[in-house]
Amino acid sequence: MTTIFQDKEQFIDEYRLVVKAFTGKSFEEAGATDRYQALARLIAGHARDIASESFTESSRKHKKRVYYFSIEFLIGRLLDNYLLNFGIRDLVAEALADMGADLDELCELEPDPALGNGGLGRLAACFLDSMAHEGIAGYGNGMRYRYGLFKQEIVNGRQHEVADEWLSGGYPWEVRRQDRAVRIGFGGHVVTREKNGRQVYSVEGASEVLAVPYDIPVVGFGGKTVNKLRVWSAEPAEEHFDLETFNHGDYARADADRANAEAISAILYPNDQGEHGRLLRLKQEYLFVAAGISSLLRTYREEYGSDWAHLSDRVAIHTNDTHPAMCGPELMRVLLDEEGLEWDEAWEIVTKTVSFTNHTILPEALERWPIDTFSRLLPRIYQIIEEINRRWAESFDTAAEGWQEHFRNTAILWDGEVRMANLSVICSHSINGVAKLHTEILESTVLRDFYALTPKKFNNKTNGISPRRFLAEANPGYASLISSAIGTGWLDDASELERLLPFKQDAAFLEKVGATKLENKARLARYVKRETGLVIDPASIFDVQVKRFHAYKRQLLNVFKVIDLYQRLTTDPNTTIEPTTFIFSGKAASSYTFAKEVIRLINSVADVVNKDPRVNELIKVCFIPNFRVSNAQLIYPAAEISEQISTAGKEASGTSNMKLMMNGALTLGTLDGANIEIVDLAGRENEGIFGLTKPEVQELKDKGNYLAWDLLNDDPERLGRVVGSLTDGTFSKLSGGFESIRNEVMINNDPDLVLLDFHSYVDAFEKLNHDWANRTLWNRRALHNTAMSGWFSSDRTIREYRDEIWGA
Ligand code: 26Y
Repeated sequence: MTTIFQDKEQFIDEYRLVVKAFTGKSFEEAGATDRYQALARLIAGHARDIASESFTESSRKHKKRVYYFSIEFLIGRLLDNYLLNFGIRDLVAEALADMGADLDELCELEPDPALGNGGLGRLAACFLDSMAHEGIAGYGNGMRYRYGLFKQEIVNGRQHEVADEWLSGGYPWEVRRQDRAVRIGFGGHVVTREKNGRQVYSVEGASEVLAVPYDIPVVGFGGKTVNKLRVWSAEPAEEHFDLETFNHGDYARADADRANAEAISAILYPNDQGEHGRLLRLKQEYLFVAAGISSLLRTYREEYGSDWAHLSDRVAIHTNDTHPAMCGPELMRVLLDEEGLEWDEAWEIVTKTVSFTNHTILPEALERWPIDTFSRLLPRIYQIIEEINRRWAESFDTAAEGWQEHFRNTAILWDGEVRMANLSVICSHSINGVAKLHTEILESTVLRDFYALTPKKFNNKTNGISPRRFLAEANPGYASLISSAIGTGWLDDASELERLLPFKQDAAFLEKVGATKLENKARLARYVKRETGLVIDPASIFDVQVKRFHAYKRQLLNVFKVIDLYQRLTTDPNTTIEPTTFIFSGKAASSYTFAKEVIRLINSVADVVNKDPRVNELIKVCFIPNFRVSNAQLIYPAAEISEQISTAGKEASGTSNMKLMMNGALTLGTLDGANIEIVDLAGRENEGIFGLTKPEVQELKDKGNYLAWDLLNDDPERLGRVVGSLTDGTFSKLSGGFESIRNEVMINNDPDLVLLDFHSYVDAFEKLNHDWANRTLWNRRALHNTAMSGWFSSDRTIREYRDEIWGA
């Protein structure tokens, strides 16, 4: 453990100085925000000192550097996390208490940067945490959006999107590196010249913007390694303020250049796996790729000169999904056009350096760009892609049977589009999925032609999560209970959580497990009361589904279950249930009408159920607005049932399933994504598994004889009544009925098989629900889940990437 303060006194002295220097006020005069800002700056400063030390240390050892390119990083708040990682959380909390301040209150003032949509962005952040923990020289490369993912407000049950101005109060963790800014060109045309008998290409007439990096320190647990996340902001390349136009009163036009450049990093696209083709998004993708490549090559050059042949010994470039797919072509461009390498040499370097993770199998999430848009914006990159594609076509043996089909499925350019997934695969030496089932699906369907050609390039890396953020920091009560039993080694090596297994027989310990859960539920109930006014009962079961809203994730199935229970409780006196609070949270893409209607349905059901005295003591429905990393850290620890109910074959991995498991929730889920591995590790008897499996879903599709109406006609009492309630006015008081949801299920024939899985789902829920009555047995299963969750530490995942992909 690296200690940055010897004792409280040293901390207090330094802190007072920073408050004074930063605010001009004494600590006593400074307000809470100033106190937070100064504290974050103090910690960030120490982190940077260690970073520069570990930088020289690692370059001396000639460590391989890993660059993780991701258009999203959902890093969450940093202060609490870094105090924990430096091992000074208690020291600082006590010192602040001595000074009459409260650490938790200061932590709450930190903005939660929403620079990502969901799972993919949070995974990138957990990977930064684990790379630093594992001592890997790992650097994040991403975008610094001025507005992160929108703030979600709920008005009359509806999601409203509000701009997220996370930078307005200043962000103390970042440092602007003007000296490392990079010029990025868009548009123009390719010019070919001959130089020493060789064709040389350049782009003329491009318009340039300046990509300016901001560095955020990444502190590894133990504080020994501090890496950094570099995020890029777009600015005008030249100060082109038109004074004459301004003096004529046209203020907006005078500053048009600035506005056009800044637009590139203005917003994060709020589309989680759908709808693309926007020019600005393509600019974002190229900007952070080209700037990142330029920056890493500059670092390499400083150490090794122009020894490009050995680039892949020193550098790994990992592309997080297809959004950074231009890494391959851009690196080609630099090596060919700027460094004068031959195609074959450059191509070998590129394909030894770049690797790729796929995160989704939804067809609508596979990125494609119209060729004319693409080639106009990035003419030289497009030309290189054409050449890669031409050589790819040439590599096929045209005497082999069926080669045309293989080529059609693997081509980068097809039907007027650039297919980014195929580009990523062709440029990479390694392609991985994010859970066992997902990788199998990639190999057997989405990427099967590639798999047939180069099976060795394919591998699985089941996702993971940071046990520091999602157990130690999010759930301090449970964490210290765990440490009291097995010591604190699990923070370093989460497989040690297995040492909790003997405590399953310890009744007193199990009672404490239950007691910490109850405290966490009370903490969440206070948050819910404050945010929504709703009172929820910590003595009820907390059944939790928190994630992006998507048809395949089937929040609709969950709310159908709630409606069914409500209807049975109000009509059938034999219905029994343990008191339950159904908790939902998550955002829907602004343009995703169906998902937004499901949010409105949940809130409308809540409005009816929560006001109905006949069921009030038994069920409550709670929608927590504005799901993000910071409130997720309050929600996971309070959960008892973890809803992971996607249609089998659709959820690549899921990561909230892991976070909830680690916090002692039991999984109510389908055999999809990493749920399968949860069951393998913790045993089916410790979860609630239901529903069609992936092969069963496949068979149904192949046969093509599923008819939603059949199920409805077979079960008018329950399914019929649930579907009927969507349009009969039961839930329409808040803001209208739900014809479009009813049509999706009945007229569009239930594409996500909600009706088909309904009964096995409700049965599995009721079984878990009744199991809860025996609290000792329940707590034993909860503890078992925590004990077996260590394998899902992102440290394990990162070690696999290091050993099997990066060779770092
Ligand atoms: C191209 C654009 C529309 C797009 C934007 C965001 C495409 C995909 C995404 C995000 C995908 C995503 O978050 N996927 C999730 O990745 C997690 C981490 O691997 C998985 O756990 C989760 O199952 C998967 O849905």
